[in-house]
Amino acid sequence: MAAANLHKDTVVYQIYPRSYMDTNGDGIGDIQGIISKLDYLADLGINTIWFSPLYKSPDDDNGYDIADYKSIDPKFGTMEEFDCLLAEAKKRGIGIVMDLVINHTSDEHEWFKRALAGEEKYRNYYIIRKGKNGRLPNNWGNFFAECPWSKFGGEDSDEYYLHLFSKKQPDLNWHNPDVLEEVKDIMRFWLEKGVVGFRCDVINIIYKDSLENGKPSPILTGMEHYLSTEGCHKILRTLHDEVLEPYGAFTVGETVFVDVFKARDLIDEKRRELDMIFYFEHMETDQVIVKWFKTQLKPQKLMKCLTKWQHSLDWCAVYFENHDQPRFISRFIDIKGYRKEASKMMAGLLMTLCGTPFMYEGQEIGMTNCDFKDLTEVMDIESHNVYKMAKSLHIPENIRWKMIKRTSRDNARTPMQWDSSENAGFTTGTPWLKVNGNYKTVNVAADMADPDGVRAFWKQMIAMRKNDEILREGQFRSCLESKSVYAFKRVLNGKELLSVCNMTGKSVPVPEKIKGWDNMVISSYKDCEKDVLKPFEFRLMKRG
Ligand code: ISL
Ligand code: CA
Repeated sequence: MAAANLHKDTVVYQIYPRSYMDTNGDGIGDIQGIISKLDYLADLGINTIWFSPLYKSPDDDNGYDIADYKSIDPKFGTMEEFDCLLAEAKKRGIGIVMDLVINHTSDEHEWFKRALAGEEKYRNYYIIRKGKNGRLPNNWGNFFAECPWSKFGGEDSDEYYLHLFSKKQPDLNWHNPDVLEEVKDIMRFWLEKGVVGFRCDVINIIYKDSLENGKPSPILTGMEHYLSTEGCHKILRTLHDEVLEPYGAFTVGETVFVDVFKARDLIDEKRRELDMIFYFEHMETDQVIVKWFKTQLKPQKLMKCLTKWQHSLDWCAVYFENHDQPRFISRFIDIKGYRKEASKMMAGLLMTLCGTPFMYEGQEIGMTNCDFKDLTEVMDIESHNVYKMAKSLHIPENIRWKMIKRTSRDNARTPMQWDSSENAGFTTGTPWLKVNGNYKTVNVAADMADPDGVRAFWKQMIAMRKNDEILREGQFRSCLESKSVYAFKRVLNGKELLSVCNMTGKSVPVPEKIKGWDNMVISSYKDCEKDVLKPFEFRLMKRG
């Protein structure tokens, strides 16, 4: 459990290191690049940075396939540079959160190589089974739309290993106590350096209860055998009590397919497991069954979902963007012409909901989905796999591409747009992933020079959130979820604030229900009007 309220008082900024800032011209963001932007981040007001994996990795899944947990990948820099980054961040009052990916390793991890070489100890680190009468060990599905079983040790082998993600991400065997010991050791390695916490990748699926066949499901066959199992809860308690608590470090778990009940079990303070979780339901309010089939985002559905989670959990992580999600403002249908307004509204919403706000690089300047032309511009393994699968299902090419373009994780992974020079000032070389075509107008330098800029409003909202105890600690009370307007209260010791978001590109009259709130704390428009909410306007109100 985190020391005092460390995790509750902070605003977190996620960095996807390969896309942040490149300093040596190889087209890949690096640690020196991040160091060069620490003043920028301190000025924005954030006080924690979460890094997507910096560890040695063959990059089948951009670092989420880890080959050495106690190393820094040379493409990012050295361990000395990382130590310097930690120290420089600390000087600016910024703590570091590392990504802990322990459902699987890379197949290029020493453990997997030794397992392949026949060492019994390491075979038992993974989930290896014989096929059944010439068939796969079970009927499970895979997160990346591939087969979750691959031959262990060459085509002639009769054994398979389990991988819920790519073939190069073999799942660890959490029934083996040695795996737990290894992970404790890895966590202590980073805690000793002074990191303040971990973001725990797909943490609620690590412990597989059984490998029996699953109930056939269009989403993910087999998940009932590994979602939030008792074994997983027990591991989380051990890591909490034995490793995290002594350091006062906090955790945020990425928890897939959780409902509010499962979520409560994972963050109930008495159970001593995780400090907060990322749930997904609000990110799915524009999807049909699977994320690849997107419909129009209906603001009211989003509002109702947010309210449900705000009412159901005492504390949670709040986010609208990360490296797996298309840019949020691009999901609004009437975004055209209102990019800046929508981004400011999201700043207001994120900083006034109850919970720890997590923002993602580029969100502070209103970066949008990318203008990818075709699949050759997309790098993400998940996108390529899904495209292939859609082809095998005879989904026509134009629809297939539309799905990928709109939903691909690469939409969030394009290089950070710093200025209007070539490659948006991200690199002097060839960027590893295309720079969004809108960089000439959407970039940090232009935004900061714009009197109407987006970042200044984010900065203002971050400061407000950090300095106002009602926004930090107040209880959430829903007030209005109309087709266009979301309004909710934050309440602390009899004091109240009202947060109001117009989630459409149309002006709407101020709803009757909130007319009693006549004292404006802040609006995202300089020329706001008393009785009208302008397109995507955000307001914070007091009474009297
Ligand atoms: O992408 C998703 C939601 O739209 C989910 O399927 C889920 O976030 C994801 O697949 C799990 O993500 C995490 O683990 C993966 C890695 O590829 C992601 O980048 C990471 O965030 C495997 O480690
Ligand atoms: Ca570089």
